[in-house]
Amino acid sequence: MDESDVIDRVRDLKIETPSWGYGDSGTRFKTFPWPGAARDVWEKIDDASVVNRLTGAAPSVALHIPWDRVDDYRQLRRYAQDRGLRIGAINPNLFQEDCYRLGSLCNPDPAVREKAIQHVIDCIEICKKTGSKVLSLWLADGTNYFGQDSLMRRRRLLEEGLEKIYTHLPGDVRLLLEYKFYEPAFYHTDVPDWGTSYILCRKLGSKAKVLVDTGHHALATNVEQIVSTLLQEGALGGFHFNSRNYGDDDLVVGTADPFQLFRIFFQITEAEMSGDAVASNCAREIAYMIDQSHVIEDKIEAMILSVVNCQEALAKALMVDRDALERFQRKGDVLGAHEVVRKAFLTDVRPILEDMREEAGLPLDPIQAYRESGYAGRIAKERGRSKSRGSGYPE
Ligand code: RM4
Ligand code: MN
Ligand code: MN
Repeated sequence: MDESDVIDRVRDLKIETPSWGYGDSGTRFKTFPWPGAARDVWEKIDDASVVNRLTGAAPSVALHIPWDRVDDYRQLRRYAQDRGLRIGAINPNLFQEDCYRLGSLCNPDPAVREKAIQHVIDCIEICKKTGSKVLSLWLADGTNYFGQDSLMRRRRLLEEGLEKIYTHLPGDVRLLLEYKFYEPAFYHTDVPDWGTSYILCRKLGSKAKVLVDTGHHALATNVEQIVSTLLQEGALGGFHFNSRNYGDDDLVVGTADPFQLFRIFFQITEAEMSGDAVASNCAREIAYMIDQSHVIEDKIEAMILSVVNCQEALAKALMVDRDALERFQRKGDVLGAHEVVRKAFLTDVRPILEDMREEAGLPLDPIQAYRESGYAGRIAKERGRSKSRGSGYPE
């Protein structure tokens, strides 16, 4: 692909950043307060707009409810719009209240299940008010011990709960169902893998799609193969990008294993360019989202780096000489084929991305621009003095 085509495609890549990545978060050992970290959803949106302004590639923000609860969601939508942003995926939080000790949709207590379903329905209302087109569901449901609960019964409850939720979805809102093989439950989780999520989504209908969080697999899982399979089935709804060395580390995407991120984008671009209508349409509808918790690093800089790393991985994937690759593959030239993708991965795409940014009137190096902007110092001072606006801004 020549440079101008690469630029056109990378310019189209829009990555959603998560509100929770702008606030303080910690491990189970300690939360270190970051000077100037966003304290409420208004500040999170302010910070997200900085990321979007410097990268031109992060125009929407995902919310977690109730973490980002406000009194007036239409006002929140306007607040975001005034800063050049949209409200992205709404993530119902079904794991933080005491009643969810044994799960949410799969809880043995019908009253808790009802409450969980109602919370998701309330979140669908928030989608309508904020203009969000994605309801993103991750369940912390699972058990810690063999025998603790019936896997069969929980599976039935899960299907019933999801069906009730699905009937409330407006025609233009998609339900993305995330899977995770462990944590916080340590024996089983009710949606452990892409296969389970896919089966559930198929039963629900075409508005339900699988969400792949890159940190939610056992080590050594071939994530890009999952991506390719789901694309071919028209079942991939979106990503939660992050990077990991061990568990669900939620580090800056593309830092621990940039080669994996490249391999994922390679599968996406292959689907896009393929003659397979299902796969290419599915690829074009992917919701690219970041799901990270920044514990010890500057949260805004971490988000800018995340966006840049995704852009670089996509640009490298586009550098693959597809014709040469196919020739080597058909000949059975194992290392000849591998060399084609290796060469693309090793290409320094930064000058191309600089050209793209220059054309768009963006800073050539968004991280340096952020560092020089003085924004970090300013919010550290201002937010240190002022009070959080909570849910009721601007009253
Ligand atoms: C989970 C999962 C969800 C995220 C929560 C906070 O591990 O990745 O997507 O919303 O964490
Ligand atoms: Mn996630
Ligand atoms: Mn996670």
